Amino acid sequence: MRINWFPGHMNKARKEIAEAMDEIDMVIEVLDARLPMSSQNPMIKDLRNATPVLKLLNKQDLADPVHTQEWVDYFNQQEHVQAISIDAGNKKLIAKIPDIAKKMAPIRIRNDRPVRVMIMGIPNVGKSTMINALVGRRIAKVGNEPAVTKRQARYTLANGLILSDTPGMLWPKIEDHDSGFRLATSGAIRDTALEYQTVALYAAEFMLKKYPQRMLERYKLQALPSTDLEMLKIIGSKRGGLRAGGKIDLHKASEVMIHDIRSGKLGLITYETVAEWQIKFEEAKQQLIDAQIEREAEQSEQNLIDAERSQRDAQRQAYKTQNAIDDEQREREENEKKANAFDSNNRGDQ
Ligand SMILES: Nc1nc2c(ncn2[C@@H]2O[C@H](COP(=O)(O)OP(=O)(O)OP(=O)(O)O)[C@@H](O)[C@H]2O)c(=O)[nH]1
Ligand SMILES: [Mg+2]
Repeated sequence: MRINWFPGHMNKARKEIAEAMDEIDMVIEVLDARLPMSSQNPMIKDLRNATPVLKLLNKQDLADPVHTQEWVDYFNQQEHVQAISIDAGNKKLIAKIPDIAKKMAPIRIRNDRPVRVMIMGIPNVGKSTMINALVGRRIAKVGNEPAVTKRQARYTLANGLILSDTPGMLWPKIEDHDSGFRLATSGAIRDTALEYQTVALYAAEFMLKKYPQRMLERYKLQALPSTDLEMLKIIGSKRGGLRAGGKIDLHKASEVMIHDIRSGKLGLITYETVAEWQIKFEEAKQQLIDAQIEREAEQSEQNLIDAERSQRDAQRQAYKTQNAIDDEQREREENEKKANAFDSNNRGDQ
């Protein structure tokens, strides 16, 4: 499935962020704890360069805590990066953020200047909710759909932080197939920009594989269906998707199941783990190595062909040279012979 949702306001946001970046001391990148790798926008890495970043794995209340901790540890190993997991409703965790931010911009604190923080992340991940929690009142507009914030807004906090809220950004081409589906399932992409049933089929397959017991319990099944389509049909028939003539409304079934996943009705769900991504990275690395080996093998084969050709050329050249020497030799001998014959003739004449 191709996901192509890069509305004009996101492109504008990218330009504005790039312009404002010089005046920023640190970035807070809000990620979705259920899909920490897929919810990283590669454009953000390019935009922030070496500016330190605090990665907040938000919505931890919806994710498997064991995997969330693995992700936090993973990000904490990276350069210029710190990571913690939060949920925007958890005041105690939110209260830690200003101190962490200040420690990541020590020069500003030493000079008694406020730390300028830019909050970035994909749509609907909880950036504005987090700002409201930091400020302690509802100043940023929040909504349970992507693209609520449309332009940058700046808030000065009493505790020495200046926060810039930015519109959620996706990137023009989401290359990774699984990441596209995970983003779609999580609610980061406007539903109208999606092939809803395709997303639901992917999500059903994932749930049947990773959390089969929960599917049995939630949809009161005797046994697991054999296909993802079958699963959707069952949900449709049980949850208001049965139409006249026994036809099942698959769109309705898709809505029910995706809503159940997003809202936590199917339990705490982590869509991707560090281990899975490490395998993926290893495979990608191996593919690069294989391609390199293949290129080198082709090159050495070509070198061999070239070497053989120059050897043949050299042999041909040596042969020619030998022939020329032989011809010269022969000519010299004949000339000598002629000269001798001439001499003896002359001598005979005398
Ligand atoms: N369960 C849960 N929901 C959250 C959390 N943080 C935010 N939300 C919900 O997620 C939805 C999106 O929140 P916003 O703060 O508007 O997200 P945003 O990142 O500013 O979104 P855009 O402005 O559209 O880019 C809202 O319904 C929030 O209530 C969280 O930690 N846990
Ligand atoms: Mg917002």
